[in-house]
Amino acid sequence: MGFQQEDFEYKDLYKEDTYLSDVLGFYCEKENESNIGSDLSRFSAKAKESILHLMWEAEANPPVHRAFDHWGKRVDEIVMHPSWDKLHRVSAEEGIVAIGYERATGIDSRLHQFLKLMIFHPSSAFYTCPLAMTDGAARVLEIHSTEERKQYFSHIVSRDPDQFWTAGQWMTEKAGGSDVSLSETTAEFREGKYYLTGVKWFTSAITAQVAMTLAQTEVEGKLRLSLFLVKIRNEKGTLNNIEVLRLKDKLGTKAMPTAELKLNGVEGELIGELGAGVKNITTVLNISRLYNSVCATGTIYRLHSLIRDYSLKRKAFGKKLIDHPLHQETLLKTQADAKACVHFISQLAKSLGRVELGQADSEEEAFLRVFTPVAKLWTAKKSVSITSELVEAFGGAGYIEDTHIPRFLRDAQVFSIWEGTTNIMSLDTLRALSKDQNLLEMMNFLERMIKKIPHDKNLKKIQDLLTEAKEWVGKNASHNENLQRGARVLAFALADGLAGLLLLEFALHTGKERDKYMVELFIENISWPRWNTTEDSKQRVEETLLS
Ligand code: MFK
Repeated sequence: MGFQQEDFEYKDLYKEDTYLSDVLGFYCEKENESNIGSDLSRFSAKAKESILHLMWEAEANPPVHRAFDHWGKRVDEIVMHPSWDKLHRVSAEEGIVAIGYERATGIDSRLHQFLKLMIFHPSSAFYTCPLAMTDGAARVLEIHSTEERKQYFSHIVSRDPDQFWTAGQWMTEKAGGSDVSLSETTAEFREGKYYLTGVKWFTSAITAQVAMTLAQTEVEGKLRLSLFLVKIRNEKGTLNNIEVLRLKDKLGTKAMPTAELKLNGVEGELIGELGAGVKNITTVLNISRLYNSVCATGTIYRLHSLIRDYSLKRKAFGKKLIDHPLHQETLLKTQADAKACVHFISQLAKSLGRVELGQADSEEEAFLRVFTPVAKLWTAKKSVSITSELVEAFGGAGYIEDTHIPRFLRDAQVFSIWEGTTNIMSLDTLRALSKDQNLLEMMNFLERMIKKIPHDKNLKKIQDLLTEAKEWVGKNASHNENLQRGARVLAFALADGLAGLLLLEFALHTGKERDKYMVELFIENISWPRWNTTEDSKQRVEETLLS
């Protein structure tokens, strides 16, 4: 027999090296480290063994919409492969949502949950998407709690697979994608109850039991969006006045059923104040944007582990790939970015944990609000570019479906779209910065980090970057068009600045050469922001885009 390439291996991400346990040690309280570490270590082995196979089965057997039964009766059944149900059961048993609400490790519960989610995601067939919306719904129900809602909540945070419910988040409509205010679904109030009618254009995970959705309601003679909780199925398991129009044929996330739905007067329970729907649903959005960031990070962390293993096995031009200087340079850079993403989500998890338990000050609250959209857009873009680079690093094998590598690239593209595009996230960063004292307070929070790090050329570069970003906002505070044009540049500068600080602090904590190299690699590759102004841009737009 001729040459046979040795296959690459799915390593145990937590035990492959000490990186994730060092990250845990840096961010979590000493008393929680061993409990969280042993759960991550156990789960990580499971994720690369039994759970991984569930993902491949689910991916190979995508959902099917069976609209009618054999007598022509409308049934709208979503036929799922049994592996999808098994992923539901694993999610419940492992407490992927529950950990965030049981709060067994106090302020570190979100950190525990997010690191576990990061390990789970690349084996989950995007079951993490319904979990993201479920977690967001749990937070809404926790904030707007009533006796009846406590029952829903207990299902949503259950670890019993037969009791565990997932929740959808139905927001996007034909007219209202990013601009949700254009939504056409209406809620009619009759005999003390609301009934919703309209079409929801993107409803991921139609296998859920409940959903959070928006509908227009009349408030003082004007139509305004309100938030509703909808029970999707009745006791028999059939849909409650909901028709499935079709399943979406998506670029990726093939195992996950995303549907177009027609609401034919489905009952909805008003959550929060009438007319405050957009504001109230942002609780779901902010949680699911953080999930998005964690899953994007998990994607590149797993793919990096795979290419590292492959590079140790594959030979070309007389030596292993890992021994080729240019291949080394490629992986060094992507590795620095992947590790920076791990720090980003860990810091946000830590802050979220503190904010939710009322243990954060206003500076940390401002930091979390501003850096939630920044994390979402930055990790999403990193995920798209790094997966593209690493799929390429596999050569032709990376383009062939049965290696399971192409899926990484297809799936990565959803991160920058799902729950708001990069531009929408950049504008949300501006929205967050312009509210109250957020700019100042968020900067004070970063200043607290800066003070812990000894001064050197790397810290200076980060300080200069953050100072320039702050001054640019100040200079353009009353020039909205300039602010909008520069919103992306600003968001990326803030992201690079935070990532640099976290890597610096981490290297100081571990004292390891590995981490000092990561700081150098990451910081030397930061490209300096170019702040375009309206004066620069107007002529260019007229002479190019509009000509
Ligand atoms: C995983 C697989 C996925 C499968 C495929 C899926 C493909 C993609 C499917 C999709 O369609 S995903 C797209 C989902 N859509 C979005 O994520 C919506 C994106 N748009 C936004 O996020 C807009 O920024 C938003 C709709 C929220 C803006 O709407 P408005 O009406 O212009 O908001 P406005 O008036 O600025 O804010 C209303 C209030 O909410 C304000 O509070 P106040 O009334 O107290 O001033 C804001 O401060 C507050 N707010 C807005 N965003 C917030 C927020 N508060 C906290 N956090 C936020 N993020």
